[in-house]
Amino acid sequence: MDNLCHKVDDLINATETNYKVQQSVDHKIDELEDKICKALIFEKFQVAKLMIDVVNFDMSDLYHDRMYLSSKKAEVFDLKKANDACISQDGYLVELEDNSERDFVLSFIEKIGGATDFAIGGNDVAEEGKFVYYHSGEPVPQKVTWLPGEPNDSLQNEDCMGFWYAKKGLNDIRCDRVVKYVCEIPLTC
Ligand SMILES: [Ca+2]
Ligand SMILES: [Ca+2]
Ligand SMILES: [Ca+2]
Repeated sequence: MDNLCHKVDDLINATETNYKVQQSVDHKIDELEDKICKALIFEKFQVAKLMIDVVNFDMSDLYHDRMYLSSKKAEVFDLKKANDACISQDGYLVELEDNSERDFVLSFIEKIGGATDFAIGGNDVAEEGKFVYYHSGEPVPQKVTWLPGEPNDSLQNEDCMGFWYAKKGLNDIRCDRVVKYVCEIPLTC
């Protein structure tokens, strides 16, 4: 009986050891996958830098798995036309997920300047007060914060969204304002 108990104990110990080894192997694989993914994104970034239309866009550094482009010429904004131009660069008008992305894009456009406003994909064209992103149709997250007092739908005529350069933050603007616009280019692995 003792003998049998020992064997059962040994078996349990062996199973636990196997489980721990498996966990450690899984963890190493995850780490490796992560490293490969990061290297791949960096490669894609190098390729993208060569492919971008540099006549019409300024480009940002790499931010996680994406980069941003700002149109070079300030002109009358047109949501569809601007998003189409972003699509031609394998992207879409910026869709901010959180304030960390907001701050990155803000620091990017601060270096560029040359416009009062930098438009992104948010708009409340379909339903006043309900801001959604043009490309995905997803709502602008509540955790993305606007400038104090914005969006204010000034003169009941502000249905687009952009960075107010002088005030360093997000504001709702007229959809036909003269702006530069900003594209987001995903570089997923
Ligand atoms: Ca985004
Ligand atoms: Ca509005
Ligand atoms: Ca406003």
